[in-house]
Amino acid sequence: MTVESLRRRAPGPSEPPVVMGVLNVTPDSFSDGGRFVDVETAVAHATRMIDDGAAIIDVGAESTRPGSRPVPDTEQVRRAAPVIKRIRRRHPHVCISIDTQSAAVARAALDAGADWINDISALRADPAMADLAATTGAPVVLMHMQGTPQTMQDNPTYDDVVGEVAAFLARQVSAAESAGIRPERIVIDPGIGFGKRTEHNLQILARLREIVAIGPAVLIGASRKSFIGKTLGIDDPEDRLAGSLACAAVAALAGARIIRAHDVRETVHAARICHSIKAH
Ligand code: 7PJ
Repeated sequence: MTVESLRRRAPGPSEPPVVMGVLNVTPDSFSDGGRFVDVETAVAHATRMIDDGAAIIDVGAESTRPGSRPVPDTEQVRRAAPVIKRIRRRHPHVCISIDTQSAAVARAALDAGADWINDISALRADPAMADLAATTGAPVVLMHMQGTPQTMQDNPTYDDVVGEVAAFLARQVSAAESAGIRPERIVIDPGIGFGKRTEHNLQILARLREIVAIGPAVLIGASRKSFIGKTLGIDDPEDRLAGSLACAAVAALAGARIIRAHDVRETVHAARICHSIKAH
């Protein structure tokens, strides 16, 4: 599919998976350590990821690591809007998503040139978000999270994590469609690491086909996350590349259509190999 059509709809089932590059514009994000708060540095990092094959740049101005606090809307816009404007000017065709739970921030980001709304609350945090997506035609990512970033890792509990996540996502897809969001503009995401223990994250990846079977395009963001560190005994997030690529490959083979990643070049290669294998 062309980059241009990705700006208005999710990738379809027979298309190769696309990579969403992570661009944090926060001073406290765990894996980038706040290196990308400066606008020029952030745009240079986005450019590098685009050169490496990222189809989508995901701009996040609010850290959602466990225990982190909400960032006021005005501060999120102050961090994200100038970066989005410059990426848009330099890369007119790239798809840009805004990682926010706030409709006001999403609106400002869309005005600055963003295309997609990546809402980790799946339209629950802000009652104005569904209508914003419906009226603007912006594709929207609906992610599962148990609790909120402040409390989600305190004691995550499930009887059947895959069943519960799938039921939640199916419900939010219905709500999004009822609000007027077109099906081809809906992306679902089981929310790796959001209110989940290591065993929950592993089960979701092991049974990802059950999430894919819901229907909409599936996004997986496992890159550098702590369950990889716990499984491998590796504390440094930057040292989790091979583990992250294994997760990307498993997700791509199970039918995920968008892989959210820090290490774009390597993830694009892994996704392409998986797509080639599936074609045989
Ligand atoms: C995700 C995200 C994810 C979606 C983050 C990190 C934490 N958005 N934002 N899915 N993760 N849709 O990158 O480690 O998994 S922030």
